[in-house]
Amino acid sequence: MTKKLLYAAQMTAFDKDGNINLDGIRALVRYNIDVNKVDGLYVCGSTGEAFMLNTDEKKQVMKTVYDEANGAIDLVAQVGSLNLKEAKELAKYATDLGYPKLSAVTPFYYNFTFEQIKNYYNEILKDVDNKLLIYSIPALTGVALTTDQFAELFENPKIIGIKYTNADFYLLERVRNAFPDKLILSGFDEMLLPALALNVDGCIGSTYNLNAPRVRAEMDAFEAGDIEKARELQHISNDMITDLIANDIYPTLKLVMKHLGVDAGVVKKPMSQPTPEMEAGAKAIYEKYFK
Ligand code: SI3
Repeated sequence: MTKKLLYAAQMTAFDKDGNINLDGIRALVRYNIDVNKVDGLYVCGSTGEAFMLNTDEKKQVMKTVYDEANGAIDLVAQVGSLNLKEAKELAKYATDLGYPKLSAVTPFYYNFTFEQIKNYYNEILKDVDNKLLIYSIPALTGVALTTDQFAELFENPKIIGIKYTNADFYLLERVRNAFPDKLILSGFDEMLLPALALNVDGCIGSTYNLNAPRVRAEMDAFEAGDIEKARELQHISNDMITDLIANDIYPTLKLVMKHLGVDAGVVKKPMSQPTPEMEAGAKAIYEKYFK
């Protein structure tokens, strides 16, 4: 039985003016390696607020995370962009830095056809010697790929798996069984246990920046056949996720990180800047789940 993989979706620290804060990014990486003991980091994804960064900022984030991790854990660079030229440039940049894996969100907004989506992935990978995870997140992109479409994308041998952020468990079961050798990582933290039951290889998530030790214990319990313990741990995590969402999850993740001793700065506008109420909510979350 192979150990399930735990990846944190790396946050990007910003100052109040929306500039990236490289020291904050380094501190987050250190915490994920030293305290959370994650297997890897997913860099420049949704949690990294990457769709609000320019190309140079994305490169700085990728380089800073790569340098700080210094080969200690796996790294996945999310390079997807509506600007295919940028996606290609980032794929080359991350590959040249040494990132062992890439990922790219399905292109969104323009209702691209499947043929166009397939060309996008093949184009991103054409000139780079690297592997890629499809980032499938239909709730935010509107792009819901079918099992047959995943099969067509997997015809490209560089496409090695899926970051599956989708509440469709019927599809997950179909995809898992159709592609037993592909890497499938579950992306909804609150649905990890049912995803484990369908034999995903592990998970990637935002809340693991705070909650990785509890999630590791849940995955270990699941692997050991102690489903009751796994369920109890998922229940605590889901109470925490419910509280995070109620308090506005992205800014609150950073506020709770501060209580854990890591200054991750604030989120980037137009995301909400912390209010006194939000700060009080974050303190309560820290005290309830992490003290
Ligand atoms: O950064 C990333 O791209 C992610 O890993 C995203 C991840 O799937 C998160 N999804 C979003 C939209 O942020 C989840 O970790 C999510 O925050 C969590 O399950 C709470 O809903």
